[in-house]
Amino acid sequence: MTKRVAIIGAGPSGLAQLRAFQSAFDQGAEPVDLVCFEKQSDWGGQWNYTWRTGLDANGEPVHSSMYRYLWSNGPKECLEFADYSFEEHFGKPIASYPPRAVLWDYIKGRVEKAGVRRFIRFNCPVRHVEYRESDGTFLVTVHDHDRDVVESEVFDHVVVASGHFSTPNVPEFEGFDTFNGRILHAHDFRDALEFQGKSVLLVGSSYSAEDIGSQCYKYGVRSITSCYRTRPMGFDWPENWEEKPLLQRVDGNTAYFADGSSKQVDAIILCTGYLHHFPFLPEPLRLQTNNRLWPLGLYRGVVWEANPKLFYLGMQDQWYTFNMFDAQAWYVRDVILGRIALPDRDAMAADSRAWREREEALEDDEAMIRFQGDYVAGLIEATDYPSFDIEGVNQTFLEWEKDKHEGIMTFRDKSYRSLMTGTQAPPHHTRWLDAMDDSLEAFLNAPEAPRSARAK
Ligand code: FAD
Ligand code: NA7
Repeated sequence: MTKRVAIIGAGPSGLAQLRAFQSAFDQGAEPVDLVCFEKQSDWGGQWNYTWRTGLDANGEPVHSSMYRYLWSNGPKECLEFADYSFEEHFGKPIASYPPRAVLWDYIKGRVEKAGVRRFIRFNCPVRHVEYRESDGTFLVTVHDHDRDVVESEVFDHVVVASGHFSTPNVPEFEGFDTFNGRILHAHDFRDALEFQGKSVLLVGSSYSAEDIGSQCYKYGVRSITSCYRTRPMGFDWPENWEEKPLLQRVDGNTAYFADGSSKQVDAIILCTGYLHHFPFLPEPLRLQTNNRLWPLGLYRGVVWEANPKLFYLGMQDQWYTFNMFDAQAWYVRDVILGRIALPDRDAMAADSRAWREREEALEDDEAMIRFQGDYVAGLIEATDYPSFDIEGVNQTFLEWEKDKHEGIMTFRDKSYRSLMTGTQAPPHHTRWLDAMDDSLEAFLNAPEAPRSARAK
């Protein structure tokens, strides 16, 4: 009997799973019946931008947290697919920090080439997954919005690739209910121009705070105040951006901070992270974790130890992204195809505990990057995913960190060497701070010279 595999989500992780299987089929692997259920009307996960907030056209929670003018927050050289380079996709070397539309195009290029769209059912949120001890299968219940029917199908394996940066973590602070301005979570932030000329307060001190603040600066905010719970971001901010310890309360439009200081603000953006949220999974199958490098319960970061017919992709906090999802997907594929034998549950749990202990001892960003690099390298060794220079990627991440600390508003003007092709990326034609148009066309094509220059 042909095995049936359900993949939940057609973002970078789910697409990596489809591409992994297709690569095995091309080499003569036994057929597997693949069905990828995707809630949105198109693929690409977070990279599929929508102007909507709240609910989508089908009444489902909007998935993407991305916004206009979002540019990659790390070098593209660190996320490049080992089997499909940027140069292959664009036909020429491109700069290191592409805007969202360019990365979305790159993600799509590989799976279009692989011809895997036919496996995806769009507008199909998974409502429920049930494991049936009687015959060792999963019953997956899906709402097909195109036909407006809810129906169930049987699968031998389920791969959860539904992402974990979509359900906002929304703390409340005293006085929010009478604040005279807009309060939103980063998930609902769409366009920095909305905050032009305003004083904005950001709560949180991680990627979203850093990037949304930078967007607001770039598009003309009056002032930015960011506040931290644990530690400040500590970059050399522009003169109209100050960092403070955590917000305590607001009164009218005045925000009060833990150091006793206060500030008048027009809007508050909660950059307070996301919840791992799996409303379609019953307790025995549900991963429960905060955003961290080693969630427990997942052997090799992907196999659900309590039921190793179930897998999760991309559930870690991420330095590595696309090529890590690939490494995970190739590993999961080989477990499903019987090419990799799993140890017993105790041995899997012991292995995970050792990784968790190592994770807990990590002291700085460099150690975290190397930890995730080692993890990815271990997965790649176990499969035929093309190996690549992980130490080179680690080094590029370290250069990126250094570049950010040298200039938080200029690091995106730097360029790096591809670890896949060896090509040095060209500098972008326009400084990031001056590049207001985030379209693919504007990024790929040098701006036309002004008329006076061309006339000669
Ligand atoms: P997602 O991209 O979240 O895709 C999950 C998919 O599952 C979605 O298509 C969703 O619709 C679908 N889905 C969810 N629930 C269901 C359901 N019940 N049924 C069916 N389908 C479902 N990474 C980088 O490498 N560089 C960056 O610059 C970068 N910037 C980011 C900026 C923001 C604001 C955010 C939020 C993330 C950013 N990331 C970045 C990380 C990003 O999450 C990953 O690059 C990548 O998108 C994760 O892929 P994924 O497939 O695991 O999850
Ligand atoms: P992260 O990286 O999970 O960071 C969440 C931030 O929110 C972090 O600074 C937290 O502070 C802070 N936080 C969480 N809860 C609170 C409360 N209750 N009060 C104050 N501060 C809080 O999420 P991001 O959205 O920044 O990034 C997620 C992804 O999106 C990332 O991969 C990017 O590429 C884009 P802490 O340090 O824990 O004290």
